[in-house]
Amino acid sequence: MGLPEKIKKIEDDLLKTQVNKKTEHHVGLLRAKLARLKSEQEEQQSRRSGSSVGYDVKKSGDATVVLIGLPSVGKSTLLNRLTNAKSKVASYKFTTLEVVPGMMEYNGARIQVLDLPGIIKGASSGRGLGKRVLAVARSADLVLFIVDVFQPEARGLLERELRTTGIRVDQEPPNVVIEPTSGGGITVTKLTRMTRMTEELVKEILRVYDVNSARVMVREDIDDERLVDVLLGNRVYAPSLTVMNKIDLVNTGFTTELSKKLKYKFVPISAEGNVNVEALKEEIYKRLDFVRIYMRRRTGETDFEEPMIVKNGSTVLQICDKVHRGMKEDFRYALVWGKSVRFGGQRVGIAHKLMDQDVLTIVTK
Ligand SMILES: Nc1nc2c(ncn2[C@@H]2O[C@H](COP(=O)(O)OP(=O)(O)O)[C@@H](O)[C@H]2O)c(=O)[nH]1
Ligand SMILES: [Mg+2]
Repeated sequence: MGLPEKIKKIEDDLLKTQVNKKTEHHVGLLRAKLARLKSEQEEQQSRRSGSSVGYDVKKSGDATVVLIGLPSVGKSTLLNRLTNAKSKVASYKFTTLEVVPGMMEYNGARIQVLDLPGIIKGASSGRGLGKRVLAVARSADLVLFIVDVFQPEARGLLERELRTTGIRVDQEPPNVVIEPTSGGGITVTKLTRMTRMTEELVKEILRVYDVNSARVMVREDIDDERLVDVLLGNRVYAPSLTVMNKIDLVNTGFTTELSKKLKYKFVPISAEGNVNVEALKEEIYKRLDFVRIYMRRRTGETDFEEPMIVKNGSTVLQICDKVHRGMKEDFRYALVWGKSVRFGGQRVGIAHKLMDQDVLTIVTK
């Protein structure tokens, strides 16, 4: 049996099986097998096509945001509003045939925004340009879902297409560690209560992935899908923000109703009418969770004009890497003024965690 037949067989089996307490184990195992076969198929396909899937888009700026939406929801119009780019806007579908990058400047941060061709249902399984488009989204620090005010239900479809491509939005990576060992079978250490799967299922799924001997540390109430995510190891995790576009076509009552009805939060805008776009920029900036670090030269002046922009939680090391690649080798110590230290001018090491608006001097050899 080839891969497609094997996949089909499991899919049929899954469709036939009702999910309940009794079949839980069986279903979990089938899903894990299916995920493995699909990832093998994926690999085969990309090997056959000779190149890795995806457009070549160079990441630049302090962060990358991708616009994800159905055709004609206003992605290109929004890109032009947010950035210096000139993306073609048209009233017919599929106008954006390639990835168009733009740069958005906000609060001193340079944020790369990518306009992708519209996603359609089934994109992740290779319909249209889908797969290549979705591969670009893997580089996102933030996913911006764009929905049309008359098609708000598309949000679910978009998220599912990303899921199928291995992109998890608004999820933390699973808190599970798998340490392969040279023998002794699989031992599971539960550091929390497990309600979604049994220890036995954990072991069986590991064996599906040819892990026969390992120490597994479970620190969250994991389910079979998230365990598979750990085993496949190629998932990416990004926060998201949803934009409701074309609100100029409805009255405010309509939008209020939507926000009550829908399960997700959104930022209402009109890209064409330039309504609420500034507020959206601020939301994007906030969601990216940046901190600004002001560099102070050893001579004493501080550059308050162009801060270094890094992710919240970054250390002095990330700043060194941003200044230039070899800097960490020559690092001796740093001096910090601001919220992350107890007193101004405190001496810290390279692993020191910085906070917003800290002033930093790096002393090298
Ligand atoms: N009424 C209204 N039309 C919009 C808005 N934004 C975009 N459009 C129109 O929607 C159509 C598709 O826009 P486009 O940016 O090409 O969508 P894309 O396919 O998602 O890139 C164009 O005719 C735009 O002028 C908006 O905020 N309000
Ligand atoms: Mg477009």
